[in-house]
Amino acid sequence: MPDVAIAETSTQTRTFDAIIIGAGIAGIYQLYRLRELGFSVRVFETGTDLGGTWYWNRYPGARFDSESYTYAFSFSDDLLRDWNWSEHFAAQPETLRYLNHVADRFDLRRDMQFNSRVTAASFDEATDRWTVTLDTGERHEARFLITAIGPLSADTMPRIPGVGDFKGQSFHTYRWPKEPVDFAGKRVAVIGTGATGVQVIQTIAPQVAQLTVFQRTPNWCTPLNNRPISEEEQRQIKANYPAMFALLRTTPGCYVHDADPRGTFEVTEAEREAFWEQRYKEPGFGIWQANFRDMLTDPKANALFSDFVARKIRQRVKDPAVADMLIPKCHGFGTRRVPQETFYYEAFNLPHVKLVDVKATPIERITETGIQTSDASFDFDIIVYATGFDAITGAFDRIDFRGRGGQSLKDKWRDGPRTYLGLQSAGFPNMLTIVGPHNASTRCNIPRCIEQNVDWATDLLRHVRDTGRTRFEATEAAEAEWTQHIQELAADLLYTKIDSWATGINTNVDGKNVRRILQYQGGAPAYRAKCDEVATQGYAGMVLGRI
Ligand code: NA7
Repeated sequence: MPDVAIAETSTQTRTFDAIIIGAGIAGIYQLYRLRELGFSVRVFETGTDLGGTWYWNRYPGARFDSESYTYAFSFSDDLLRDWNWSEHFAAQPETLRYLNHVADRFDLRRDMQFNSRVTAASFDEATDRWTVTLDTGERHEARFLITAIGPLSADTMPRIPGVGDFKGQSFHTYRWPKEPVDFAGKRVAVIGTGATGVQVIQTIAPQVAQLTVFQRTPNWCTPLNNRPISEEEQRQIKANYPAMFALLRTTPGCYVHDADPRGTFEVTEAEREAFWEQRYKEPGFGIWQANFRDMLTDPKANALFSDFVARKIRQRVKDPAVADMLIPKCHGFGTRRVPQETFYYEAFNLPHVKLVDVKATPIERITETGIQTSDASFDFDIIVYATGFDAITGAFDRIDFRGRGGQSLKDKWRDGPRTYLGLQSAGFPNMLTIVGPHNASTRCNIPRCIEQNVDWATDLLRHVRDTGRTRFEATEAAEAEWTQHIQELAADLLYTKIDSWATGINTNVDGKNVRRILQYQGGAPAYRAKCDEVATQGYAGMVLGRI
C-alpha cells in the first residue's frame, strides 16, 4: 500500500545507482556508458530539454570553432556513419539537432528529468550515498554522484547600476529565448567582445539599424574560414574517421592542429611571413594551435606574431582609429581564448556600427532607454549582454555540495580548487567531476576530453562495483600532489599570466579578482596517460572501501 501512495506523489525519494547532474554532452555520454554497466541512472537538468551549452547558447551566430566532425561523439561507428555535418564549423541549431538525434537513437531521454535544477547534494557516511535536492524540493539518493555541469554554464550579468531598469528587450547570450529575436530596424547594444560577443556582432551587424559595441578589452580574433562540406568531402571525412580520431589522440588539445616543430626565429623573415599568411587563410584554430612551437611561451615570438595579426586588423578596418581600438594592447595573441570570426572586423566598416571603449568612457548605468557612459547617453531597443561566465568553478559554487563531515565544496575551493586528476576532491567520496577544474577538458576540443573523462569514470565505477566496494575517495596526499603538479605545468605559459575566464577572473563576481590555475596545461595525451596509469595501479591515490 505505501508504495502506491508514494508513487502518486512527485516528492517521492528514489534511489539510483548513479545521479548525473547536467544533460549536456558529458551527461549524455555518461548516461550511455552507465546504462551499459546496467546501472540505474537519473540525469537532472535545469533546462527544459537536453543539450547543455548547445541548448542554452541560441544567440545569433553561435557556432563551433572546432571542426564539426572532430567534435562529434566517437563511440559509435553507426552514429558516425549516419550523421552528416553540413559545414566544417556547424551552427548551434545543427549541433542541438545532433545531440537530440544521439539521445533518441540510444533511447537516453527516459532517464533524464528536465526542469530540475540541483540545488544541493550531501554525502551520508553511514550509507555511502549521496542525497540530491532539486529546486522543486524533490530529494533523490544515489551511490555515485557525477557532475556534468560544464565549465561555462554559470552566466554572469555585468555589475552595472540600473540593469533591471531598461524598458526595451535585453538578453544575456546564454539565456537567449527560444523564439527568434527580430533585429530588423532596431537600435542594438552589445556589451562584451569575447568569443560570444564576436559571433553576435558579426551576425547581427548587417541586420540592424544601429549597432553600438561596448568593448572593455579587445581580443585577437582570426578568421574561421568556414565553408559547406561537399559530398566528396563528406565521403572522405567518413572514410578517414579512424585515422582522424587516432590523430586527435596525439595533439595537446585534441584538435586536428598541432604546433609546428620550428621555433619562430629558426626560419627567415620571408618564411615566417609566408607561414603566417598560410595559417591566416586556413580554417579553424590552426593559427593558434599549429603556430611555431614557441609562440605561446616566448614573449618575443608572441609579440612578433601579435604584430602580424595587428597588421591584418589594420588592413581590414578602414578607420585607423577604430582599428587601433580593436587591437589588444594588454595581452599577446593566444594568451586568451582566440575568437574565430567571419566578417567581424569588416562589421566596423559599416556606417551604422559604432565602437565604444568602456575603459576610456566607462558605462555608468543602464537607463530605462539605454546606456549612460561617462561622456554620452545612448538609446536602444535591444541590449545584448555577452558578458561571459563565472567559469570552471562557478557552476560548482552554485550547488551546495557537502562531503564528509558536512564540509562545503565551495568553502574548500574558496582560494582555488584542490582536486585529484580534476575528477575528484578529497572529502567528497563517490563524486566524480567530469570536465571539472584541473582537468584537461577546458583546454581541449571538449567532447574528446569528455569521452576520456567519462570512460575513465565508468571504468572506476565498474571496478568499485565488481570488487564489492561502496566507496572511493581521493587521498589528501594525492590531491596535494596533483594540485601542485597543476601549478608547475602552468609556470612557463603566457596564457596563465593574463586575466581571463580561463584564469578565474570575473569582475562581476565577488572574490574572482585573483588569477588562479584552473586547468591542466600538460596536454590531453599526458593527462590521459596519467589517468590510465592511476587505473592500472589499482586506482593509486585513492582509498576504496565498503561500509
Ligand atoms: P568572455 O570571453 O568571458 O567575454 C566576456 C566579455 O564581456 C569580455 O569582453 C568582457 O570584458 C566583457 N565584460 C564582462 N563584464 C563586463 C562589464 N561589467 N562591463 C563591460 N564589459 C564586460 O565570455 P564569452 O561568452 O565571450 O566566451 C566564453 C567562452 O565560451 C569562450 O571563450 C568560448 O570558449 C565559449 P573583459 O575582457 O573582461 O574586459
